[in-house]
Amino acid sequence: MNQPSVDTKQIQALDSAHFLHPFTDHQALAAKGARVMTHADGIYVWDSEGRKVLDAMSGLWCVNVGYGRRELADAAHQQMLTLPFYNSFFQTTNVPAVQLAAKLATLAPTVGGRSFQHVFYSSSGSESNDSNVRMVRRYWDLLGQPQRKTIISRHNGYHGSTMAGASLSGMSGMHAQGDLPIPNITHIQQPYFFEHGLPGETADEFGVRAAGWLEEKILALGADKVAAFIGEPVQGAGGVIIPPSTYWPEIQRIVDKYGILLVSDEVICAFGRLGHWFGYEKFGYRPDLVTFAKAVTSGYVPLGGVLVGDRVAKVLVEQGGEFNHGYTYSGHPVACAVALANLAIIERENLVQRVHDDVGPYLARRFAELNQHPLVGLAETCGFVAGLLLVKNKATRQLFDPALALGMVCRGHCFGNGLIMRAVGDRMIIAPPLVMTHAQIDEMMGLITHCLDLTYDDARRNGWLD
Ligand code: PXG
Repeated sequence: MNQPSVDTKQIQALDSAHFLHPFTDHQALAAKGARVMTHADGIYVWDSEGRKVLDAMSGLWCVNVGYGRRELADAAHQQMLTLPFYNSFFQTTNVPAVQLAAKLATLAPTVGGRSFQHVFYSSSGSESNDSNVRMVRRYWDLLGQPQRKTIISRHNGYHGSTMAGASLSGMSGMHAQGDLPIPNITHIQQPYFFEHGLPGETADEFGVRAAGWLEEKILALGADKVAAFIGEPVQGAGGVIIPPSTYWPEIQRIVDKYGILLVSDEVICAFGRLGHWFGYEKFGYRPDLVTFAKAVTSGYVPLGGVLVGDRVAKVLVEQGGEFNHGYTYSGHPVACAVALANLAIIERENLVQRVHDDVGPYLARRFAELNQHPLVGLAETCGFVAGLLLVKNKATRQLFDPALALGMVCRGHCFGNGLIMRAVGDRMIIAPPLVMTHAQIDEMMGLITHCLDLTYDDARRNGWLD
């Protein structure tokens, strides 16, 4: 791959003059100048200064098959020449959208006798969750229970940035801007054992107790008011919060008890990320709706959607009449063609099984070694996501003062040393491309260790350690 020639300063100036970035302090960015990414191949991206970076975040949790896949470019090219766009509104359809919906129906495992035969398309995770809110409320209206409006979500969950997506998200910083959440969305505490576990409590005991917060909330609201519960199998943007194995089965028991719909937001966890096609398989629960986006196309083009399980589809299709909701790009032929090619790569290269049997366990072993590092409170993985917590004192599990922003210090060292790793507070997280080899995992672990060492030196020099 040739390095495109870019005038970094000029692009940075245009960037700060015209491009409002997501979740960004624009003045601070303008003072510094954005890093200009120019090209990518495999698990690496390059910036306009020619620096090579190992992308341990798969772009933003999406490039599961890695960069530089000609097949995906060819699929887009071919589809653009054949039928670049047509809408799906007025009793029309297109071949890739139909084929992809049928393919997803075969990939999503049937659970508890319920299958996912239907797909509602969007272009992103946020839009998909807006569609979920619309569908869930429509479902209960059609069943003659319009008072069932409330959707329960979790603090520190992430479900997007539209009005409904940001409302479902449990991020106080987002709610503080824009008068959110919208009505009839409420949150319970997240299943984060490290933070909320009690002295002497096992992780499994905690999992059951944390799920119990859902039942408490349902009873406080009145069960007849509750429409659905939504959660990520593993919370991604919240810092890779991996629930104890007892959590989801108990959530399932509770939603079943009260007849509440269960929405699994798998925007990050689907398509092999956890060593299964979908995260609900890994944790053994039976969602009614499954949100997907990101890795359905490995991020090469935008596509999202909702897998609609039989319970909801039956009501919407057989009793619903017209559903007054949809997007210009619902079932976009180019996006769906790229998704089909992407899923074909995942299948042909056996990437889901590979994460389950081979590279996932290898990453787990190597990542667990970080538990020996003086700065690491807890390092854990689930399939091909991993997170570690930086702590001030390993023995007492004392945390750093958040004002020190040590996670950002660590992230700075990663950026400066050819590694992309995200910081969520003092949790450092990765979600590498599923195509990584053992040697590349070793290379990544070497970089992570080096950056942790540099961060430790900073903390020691500044007197931030005990
Ligand atoms: N649900 C989940 C579980 C997500 O992770 C969305 C919905 C929204 O998807 P869109 O396509 O509308 O962005 C996401 C997105 C981060 C980060 O900092 C994570 C996401 C997006 C942006 C940043 O980790 N996840």
